Amino acid sequence: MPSDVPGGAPTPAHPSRRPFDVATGAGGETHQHVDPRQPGQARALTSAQGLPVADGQNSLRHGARGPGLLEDLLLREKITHFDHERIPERVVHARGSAAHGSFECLQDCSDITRAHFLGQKGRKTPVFARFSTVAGGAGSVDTPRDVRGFAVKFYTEQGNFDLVGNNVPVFFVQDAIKFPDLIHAVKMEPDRGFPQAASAHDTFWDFISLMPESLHMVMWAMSDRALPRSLRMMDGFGVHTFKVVDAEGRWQFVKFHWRADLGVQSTTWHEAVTLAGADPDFHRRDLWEAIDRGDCPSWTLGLQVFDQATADDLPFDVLDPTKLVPEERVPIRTVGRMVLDRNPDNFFAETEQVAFCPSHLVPGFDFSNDPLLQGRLFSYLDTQLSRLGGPNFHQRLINAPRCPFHHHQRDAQGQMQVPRGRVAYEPNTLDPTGPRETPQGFASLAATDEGPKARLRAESFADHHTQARQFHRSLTPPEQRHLAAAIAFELGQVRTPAVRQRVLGHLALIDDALLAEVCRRLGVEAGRVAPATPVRAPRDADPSPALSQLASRQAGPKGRDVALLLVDGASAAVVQAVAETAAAEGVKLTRIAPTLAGVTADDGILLPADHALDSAPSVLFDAVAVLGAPADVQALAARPAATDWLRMAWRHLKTIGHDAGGAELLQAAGIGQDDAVFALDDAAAIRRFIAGASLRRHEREGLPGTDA
Ligand code: HDD
Repeated sequence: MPSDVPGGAPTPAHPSRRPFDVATGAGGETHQHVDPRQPGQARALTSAQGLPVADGQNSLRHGARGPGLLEDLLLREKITHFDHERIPERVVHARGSAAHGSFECLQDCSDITRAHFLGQKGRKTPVFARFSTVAGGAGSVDTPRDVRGFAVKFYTEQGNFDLVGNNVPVFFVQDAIKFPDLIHAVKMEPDRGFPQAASAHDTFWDFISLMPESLHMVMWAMSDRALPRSLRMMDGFGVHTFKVVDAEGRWQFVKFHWRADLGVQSTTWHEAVTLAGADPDFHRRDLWEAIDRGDCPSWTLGLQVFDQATADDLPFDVLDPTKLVPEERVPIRTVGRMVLDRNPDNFFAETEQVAFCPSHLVPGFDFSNDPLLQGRLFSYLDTQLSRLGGPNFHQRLINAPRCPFHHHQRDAQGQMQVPRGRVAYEPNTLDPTGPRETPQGFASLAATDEGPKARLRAESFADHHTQARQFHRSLTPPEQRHLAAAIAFELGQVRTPAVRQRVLGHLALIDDALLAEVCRRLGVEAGRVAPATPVRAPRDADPSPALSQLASRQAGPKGRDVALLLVDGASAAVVQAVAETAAAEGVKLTRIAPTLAGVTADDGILLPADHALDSAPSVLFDAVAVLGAPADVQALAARPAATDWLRMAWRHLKTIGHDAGGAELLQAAGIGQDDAVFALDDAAAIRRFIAGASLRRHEREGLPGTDA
């Protein structure tokens, strides 16, 4: 018998061992499972020490019904390893999903940076990107209201470059020393252990009400940006101001922007809440399945580059991470594209063990004095020591540079390499070919910073309300409505009236209309709200249309999911036409039927189903249609699952299609008509239906059956 076990063939099963018969209870001295593989197909099962295993189903015991034996080396090794399988989850951003891919430089950037990976058009660099929620634990749901982490590791030829950003361009606090307070306030309250993955509670808003610098980011966190439809459909930002440095050592400021090529799209609040129950892994599954079917998501990387004179001219401090530089003031220069095209082979080894550190920089970039960034440079390296068990985390495959690396660091927990030779220091003469400094290496920019040694906050950081006001005024009316509804929901969860009042006092400084709308929803008299006292009186800044995702970041239907609820008698021709239009537009089509058996089309042919109705609620899709013979649809309309399917699609502002039969279900569900409900009776209507998959019909808001 062929075998890959060193030293010979596997031990044959003991002749006295008969498979255990579950029905009769006969046999079963060892309860062996039948292995369907042919001999020679499989590799031998071994212990961690390489010991071939003859019986992996039964522990060693004294007699079939006797006690287990301490001698059982296989049981002890396996259980011990299992007992230690988990590592501490990330203290923030614990819930994440990741993928491999590559970054292609689209424009030679050597005029601004000597970074090798940006130095030549067409140059490709492997990347690993991880997206995350911030507040929830590793097992929490994918769709809470939360900021999303957007971390990318570039494996460049000059070492690893980690761009550890978020899907929001600003941050809550200005100084890293406040980060643990922020996180303690937003995570579950320490005595009761709830709420999980939610900012709608007293401790978060208590902190916010006392930290006006957080208000700009609060506006973003309460906006639609915090409810992404898909990880593939959100932008990313490096947040801080960094520096780019060219080959001559000249530097400028830089801000990083990732633009989702599929556009930015959000769910409604009710949709996000429903998704949390329908599919807690909605984002993770969506990313995985899209890459699996070759529908690879991509982002364009852009840089805002500006010099010191421009920075001096801005009415805020570019070192303050609660501020953004409007694109209208400093345009974004496109420099490359990232495509994610390979799912991880192993979630733990890659997604869980990947270690991002903002301090992982390459020549051509440098840090600014942003006090939040300065603290992060310490924090990430430090956290990996407890999370990954020691300073050799850079040797894990997912973290290791793909370029050669040579240094004199030795030993420590988790050492995976066998460094050779007697020399582990430099300078030395004993190892002339050993690692040496190189003039092309990283060198921090020379800087002359002067000032007293003190715990200070710069005066130029003092305006906390102007950009919050600017953000609100840059949104379209539906986005403003959603923002007000979100704040009202969150404050409605706050049990301490004084906290609510303090937050309302800050809203009074941001926008009267926003305050009025939040108060209306809460049932509070806006006129009785005492405005907060600002550190510095806010200004009116020009609206920046680029900040509105509806105004600036909508895209076509590519990458969206459309579902057909098929009932017997559905028109085969319409199903075919929808499928062809969807394929042409890069839209995924899912066929749903009352049961998995599928349905019979009007031409008598069986239409197979991907899902049964009960396991595929409409919340999982971007647009839905119902097709079938009127009598058969009427019969289905008796099932709440069917009418709910449409009611939810209507409530979630989705484009809806139907044929004559489908119209029966619309009627049974009490669905109205608007210009996002289409009778799919010609090619033009089908095209409009598919195109509608990427658009939310906000005009529908306020109609019966929707959220106002
Ligand atoms: Fe952080 C993780 C993004 C401020 C301390 N952070 C973490 C991750 C992202 C961010 C995307 C997850 C990385 C991954 O997928 O493994 N963090 C940000 C952004 C910030 C920010 C955009 C502000 C601009 N973070 C920040 C501060 C501190 C930290 C000010 C501490 C002083 N962050 C951490 C951390 C984490 C982390 C505790 C947890 C797990 C990890 O680092 O590796 O060190």
